[in-house]
Amino acid sequence: MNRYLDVAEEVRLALEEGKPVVALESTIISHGMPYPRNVETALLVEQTIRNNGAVPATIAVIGGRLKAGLSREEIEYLGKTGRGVAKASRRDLPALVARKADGATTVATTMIIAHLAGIRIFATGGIGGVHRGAETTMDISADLEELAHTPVMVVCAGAKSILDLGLTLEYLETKGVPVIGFGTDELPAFYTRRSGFGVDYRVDSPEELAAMFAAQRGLGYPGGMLVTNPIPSEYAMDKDTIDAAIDEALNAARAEGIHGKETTPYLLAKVVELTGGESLESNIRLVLNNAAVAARTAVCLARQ
Ligand code: PSU
Ligand code: MN
Repeated sequence: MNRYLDVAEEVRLALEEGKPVVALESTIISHGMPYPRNVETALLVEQTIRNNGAVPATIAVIGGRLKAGLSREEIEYLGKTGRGVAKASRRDLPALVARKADGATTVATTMIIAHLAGIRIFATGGIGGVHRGAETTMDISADLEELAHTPVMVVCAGAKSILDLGLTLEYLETKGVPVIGFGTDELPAFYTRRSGFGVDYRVDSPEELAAMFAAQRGLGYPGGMLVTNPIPSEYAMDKDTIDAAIDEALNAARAEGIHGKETTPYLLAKVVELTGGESLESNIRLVLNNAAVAARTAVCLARQ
């Protein structure tokens, strides 16, 4: 066990007994949604994982400790403090640990801590990727590099078109990360079910997802697998509405000179502001949907 890691009792017991466990990230709580919907959602996501037969392990850095499994109070603290908690990607962990500080973990860092704890699967909303204009800014999320190196299956609803989805797929191909469509041939674009870009493979059952992941592990690959699960139709947004909000958010970010780690949280918050909360509702629904698929897949992984 890593010296900086604390695994919650329930999670530790489940892992020891080979029972299904699903990791969850905390940047989505502190930086991805407003309080109190963020806390309500985080608790509902945990409940959804339980309802589908797995144990939830929400991940964060608290007082410099890497936590796999949080208490209700810790989730409440992360949600209430919001952007006052540092957004922690791979490069931030050494400083947070040494300074005994708090951090909300991104997809990259959640994968790192899940892997240290022995958790194989992780559910979230959307991943980071290659930003639009990355050919000059070089803004490419560390999430993609983590998928290349860390053996955790990430279940998401694709990526938001605040990113360049085509370049994100090219990057993942170069790095050898399989991109799977769950019940779809097309990469979902988070708020909408379609993006116009194809996935590498379509898979229609949690059993087959588990089998592919087991094969990837058996081949000795170092990296992870990206499962993209479209938002349920009834909660999908109108494409023109969301595209207009994203364009406006991108323009505002440019005008305000937003850059670096602030870019993604800024764009996410701006889109919610511009769509009057409709996008927040969609975001919550798709996360719950991903949690259910991840839990059912964790159940299949635990049988192997
Ligand atoms: N995209 C979303 N929702 C999110 C994020 C991205 O639709 O909450 C968060 C995730 O934690 C992701 C991080 O790992 O932002 C990526 O940040 P960056 O682009 O700075 O790597
Ligand atoms: Mn970035």
